[in-house]
Amino acid sequence: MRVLIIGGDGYCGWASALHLCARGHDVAILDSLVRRRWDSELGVSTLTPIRSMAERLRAWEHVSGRTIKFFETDATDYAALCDAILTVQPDAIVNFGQQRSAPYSMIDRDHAARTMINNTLGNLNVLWAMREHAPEAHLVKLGTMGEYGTPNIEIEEGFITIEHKGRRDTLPFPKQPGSFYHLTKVADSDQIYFACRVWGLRATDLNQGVVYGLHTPETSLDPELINRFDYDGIFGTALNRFCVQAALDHPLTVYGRGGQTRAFLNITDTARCVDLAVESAPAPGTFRVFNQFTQTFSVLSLARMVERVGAKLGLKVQIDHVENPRVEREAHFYSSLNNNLIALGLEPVLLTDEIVASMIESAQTFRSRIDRAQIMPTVRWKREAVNVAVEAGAEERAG
Ligand code: NAD
Ligand code: USQ
Repeated sequence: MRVLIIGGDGYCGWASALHLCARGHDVAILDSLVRRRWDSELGVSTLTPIRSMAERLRAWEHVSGRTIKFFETDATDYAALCDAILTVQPDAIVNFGQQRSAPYSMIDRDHAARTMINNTLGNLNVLWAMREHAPEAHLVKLGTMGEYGTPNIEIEEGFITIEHKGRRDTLPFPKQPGSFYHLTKVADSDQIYFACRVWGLRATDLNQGVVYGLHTPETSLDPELINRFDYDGIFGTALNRFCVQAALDHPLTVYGRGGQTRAFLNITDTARCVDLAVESAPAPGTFRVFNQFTQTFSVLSLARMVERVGAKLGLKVQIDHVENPRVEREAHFYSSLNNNLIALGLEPVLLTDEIVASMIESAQTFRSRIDRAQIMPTVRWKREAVNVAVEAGAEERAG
């Protein structure tokens, strides 16, 4: 199949692009490279020395003998997006290309607005471009488990059948997102469902949990193919951050009580789930939702796992309950279905001590690249707290 991957320079997109290409699909990447610019604006950097897109693609061609075409294009630029779609004539469009950090979207009005415009307009453009130029293509869109929040009932896959005043219907599952970023994903889902109902597009919304891990079979083939691995307080995610903190002898930053439970999956499974979705296109007019995760953990239980594995590696890992910068429940019921991807054949890579050990060891390998000042969270959800470090950092960089 011809597959256009929007956001293919990012953490999930790069791993997925290589995996789909290795599976024999004809892959093209569209990315504005804006994430690299956001990193430098914020003064943060991936743990790993990722190469430029040109170097990455050359290395991939060298090891696989396969070419991936690249469009340095922003999905919010409608004309350029349409040009790329007309050139590629995709059977499937996978959209990873969004601002994906909850803390980034909560820095201030400007960052909330950037997130809203980038994500909502980008998603809208993809839908209109498909309507105009690729109405038969299958949209695979990355959503998030955080759209659902933490309801006190089991989370279904997108829809719930309810009875109300003696009548019964199957309706979108209620959404309670926890940041402006997560809110954009809810808006995307609504737009996509609408486009499927009204224009007959076909789409799969992948409500993905928190991703962890560095290497995939394809990114391990050559050092030049190495993926990004964020550990900073804005883009870094829980388990990845804890492994870097353990390697650095920094106390693990559990926010509040740590009873926050989330859905997780390995980066290798991200690529496999996307592949399963791409290779099983639904009928025109269908909007389907897959909950894309393999396991659930509380933040504290992950920290304890890193503490235990760290001890085996001879590290003295401490757990610190730092004041929670977010507004979220710290002790709650959490249960969610993930049957759809399992039914398509996903055999999950489950989290083991060996995987945690290899993540800590990767962090040790690149220890000299770690900026300790980027570890603590700086963005607070509540109004009274000022984003001191972010503002001070921006002033310093502006000279
Ligand atoms: P990332 O920041 O590493 O990658 C996103 C990529 O999209 C970047 O290369 C960026 O330059 C590009 N991009 C952003 N806006 C763009 C635009 N308007 N036009 C073109 N390119 C654009 O993020 P990621 O971790 O790879 O996440 C990818 C997707 O998966 C996101 O939509 C995110 O919401 C979703 N997701 C990620 C996780 C996770 O734990 N990383 C979990 C659940 C869902
Ligand atoms: N947390 C800590 N300590 C840390 C970092 C995070 O306790 O050092 C806690 C947070 O408070 C939160 C949980 O861990 O309760 C998850 O936070 P996270 O930063 O790992 O993930 P999140 O902000 O939810 O966002 C990430 C990705 C996002 C994706 C989402 C999937 O950045 O793109 O949508 O995971 S989900 O959580 O299912 O919505």
